[in-house]
Amino acid sequence: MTVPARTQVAIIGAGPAGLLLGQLLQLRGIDTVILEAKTPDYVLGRIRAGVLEEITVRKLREAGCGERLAREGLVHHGTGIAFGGALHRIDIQGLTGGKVVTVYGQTEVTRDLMHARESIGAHTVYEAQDVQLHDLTSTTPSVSWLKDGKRHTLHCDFIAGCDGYHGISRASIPKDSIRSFERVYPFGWLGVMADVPSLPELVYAHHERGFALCSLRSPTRSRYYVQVPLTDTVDQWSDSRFWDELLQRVDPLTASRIVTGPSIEKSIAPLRSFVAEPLRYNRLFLAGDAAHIVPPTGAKGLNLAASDVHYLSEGFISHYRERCDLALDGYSQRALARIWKAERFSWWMTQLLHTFPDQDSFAPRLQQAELQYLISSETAQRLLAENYVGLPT
Ligand code: RFL
Ligand code: PHB
Repeated sequence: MTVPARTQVAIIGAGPAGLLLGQLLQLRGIDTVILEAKTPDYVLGRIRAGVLEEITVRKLREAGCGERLAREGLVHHGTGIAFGGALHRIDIQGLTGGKVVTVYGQTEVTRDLMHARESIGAHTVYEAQDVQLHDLTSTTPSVSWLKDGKRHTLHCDFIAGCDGYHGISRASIPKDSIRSFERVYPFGWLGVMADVPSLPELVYAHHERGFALCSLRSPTRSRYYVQVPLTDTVDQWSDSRFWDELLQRVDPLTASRIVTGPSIEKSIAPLRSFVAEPLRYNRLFLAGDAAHIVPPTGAKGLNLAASDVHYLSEGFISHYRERCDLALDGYSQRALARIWKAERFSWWMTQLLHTFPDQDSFAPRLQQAELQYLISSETAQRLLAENYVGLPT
């Protein structure tokens, strides 16, 4: 398919943020072209998020991607918190007046969005190398990229930077026009995927050996994580070492339910909190991981990407359909208000459940007190549940 020389919104990045934005705009008659540095297989090969808030599910439905999600997504009404040898259940649905989360892998979200885009014949350029953003301060910006030994140029009205934390979009904003706020944690998560029967609900475990998480992708595919030092590498973790460590960190009941087996994927991800402000530089708008990172403990990254896209798509739609720029002008402020609340929750879950090296003897006692308070207070559980299902947009 030849790429046109002009589009309305050029989108950088075909992760969930870029694909969802593209779909919501195309379906409202707004033309988009997506430029992605990698191949579709590479994008689909990244194993990441698993828990979707209701707003994310709603947006995916709106994007025409609700069918398989309704069939295969697993609705979860509660989640486990394990510590001190016991498993405690947070009744997410009961504490939030009926809200739930849906377990459906990011890989599947991305696959559905890719198919939906393909089926409406919208343009996506994969393996677009050395993407550059031009004339961002003019009303006629453009993007260019290298492919098949040639530089191509696309003129547009706006650019949506949906190219993740390491992308070119945020890096193209002059340093004095953007501020960043960052917290780096002194550990990472080692994640393992295995085709073994999964637990019926997620379990977040705190243990003196470190955090662990039991998650899933389907009744027969499990996803588990353990906190590891940043210096660890995947080859130091044989399957048997991983299972042995996981079983020590969860409560005995959960341990007795876990089925072990050969891993089909294993990777280590560092944990970070990061926000860039504002989310706009003239004709360039940032959304998703390009604008912010949360540690995965609160399961908020993909969901925040979806809520950014919700606000940003509303902005573009009212610009093109109603000739009104109020929503576009308010995008950064509106999105940041929700982003910071998710940053706070993700930081809170992270500090509640992990072990921190080099801290004084006071901190673990506070952590124990907070965990005890959480399991003994319905009010404390409600706070967790309300944030976990996602705050209103
Ligand atoms: P992505 O997914 O990083 O996609 C960005 C895309 O942009 C492309 N790109 C470029 N394209 C062109 N030119 C360039 N110069 C480019 N530079 C980059 C990239 O190739 C890529 O395809 O960002 P997006 O779309 O904003 O989506 C964000 C989510 O991927 C992320 O927030 C979540 O995965 C975070 N996350 C979780 N979020 C949840 O909501 N629930 C969870 O349960 C959850 N678990 C997780 C997670 C992230 C994890 N890791 C590995 C960081 C668990 C883990 C372990
Ligand atoms: C996952 O299934 O990958 C997952 C679930 C919950 C989290 C983070 C990751 O908080």
